[in-house]
Amino acid sequence: MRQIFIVLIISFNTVVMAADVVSGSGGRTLSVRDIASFASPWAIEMLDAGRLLVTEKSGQLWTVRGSGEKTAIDGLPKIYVGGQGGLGDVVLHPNFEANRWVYLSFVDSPDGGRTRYAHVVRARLILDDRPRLEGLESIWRQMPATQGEGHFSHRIAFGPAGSAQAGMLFITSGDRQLQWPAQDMEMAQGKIIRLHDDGAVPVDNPFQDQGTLARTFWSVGHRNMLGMAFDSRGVLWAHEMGPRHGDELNRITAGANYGWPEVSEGNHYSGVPIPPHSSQPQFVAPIQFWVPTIAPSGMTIDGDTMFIGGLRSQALIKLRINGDVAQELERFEMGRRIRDVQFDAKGGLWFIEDGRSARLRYVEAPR
Ligand SMILES: [Ca+2]
Repeated sequence: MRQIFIVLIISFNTVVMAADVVSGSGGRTLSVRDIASFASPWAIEMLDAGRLLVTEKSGQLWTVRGSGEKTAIDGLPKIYVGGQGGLGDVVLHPNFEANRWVYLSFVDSPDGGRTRYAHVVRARLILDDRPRLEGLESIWRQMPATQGEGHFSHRIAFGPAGSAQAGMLFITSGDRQLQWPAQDMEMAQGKIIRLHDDGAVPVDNPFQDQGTLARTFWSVGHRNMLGMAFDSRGVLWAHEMGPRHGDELNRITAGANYGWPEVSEGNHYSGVPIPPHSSQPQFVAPIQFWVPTIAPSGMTIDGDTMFIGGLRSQALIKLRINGDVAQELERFEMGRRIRDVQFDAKGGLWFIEDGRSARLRYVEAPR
């Protein structure tokens, strides 16, 4: 009897230590491990081989190790928290090892909370016995400030080394749920922004003769872009939430107009139809769109493999990039809203859930 009891304990421990195995729609499996838990996280970023940075909307920035050990970082700016707004993305400067710069996006208010805008800053990340940000500098503000607490977007990406966009800073600027600013060249909302790493406006941006703000625009006609990443060839990809369905994956090119709110593959929440992209060829159609919605958040690319997180779809969505197109290959139902995804240098996939009790999770080799 005693022998049987010991065997049962060993089996139980084995089960507890094992990773969750999740089967995809195409028959592949992911072996998923839990790393740590966070309160309403928004973004993850690889810091080095052993650590990640994690933001929480409430204004907390953390480092976390693969063992799950978390360390809080001090010295963050004053952040407006409410609705979809709060602390957002965190990205390392391409030359971080030398300059220690991290870039953060968050929601700011110029008037005690009446109006709001997305704000991108950079600061030096000091990781000694008192981890902190130092030397905060403002890089970009989403002007003009507007009311409402949604669709800030504010994802950040740097052009990869060796590409035509090496070292250039790209920021997604959402439509703030106002729709029409996406086609207004005197408003930064509904655009992808391109700047030098210090916030200076590049003279080779595409809209040079349409006003001061337009000189910061790389592309226009966007809605709410919660994921953006470069592939290894230097092609920029971004997804955006559709209105009622019609989420889009777009290949982003200089000076292009992606059509929001004039065209969409989805309809307004009221049910009022919106003409499709094919009805107005001056607008660039998405490479892929989703009806019904997946509600995409976060994007990461390794080689020709792209992963997107799904909020409403509660899934990891795997795509294959093939030249100028990309297609969904497989979907992994995770049972929780996924907020952000990030490949590490070894091809491991980190992802983080959405909500008050959200897990940071890891897949060793998602192939
Ligand atoms: Ca579009």
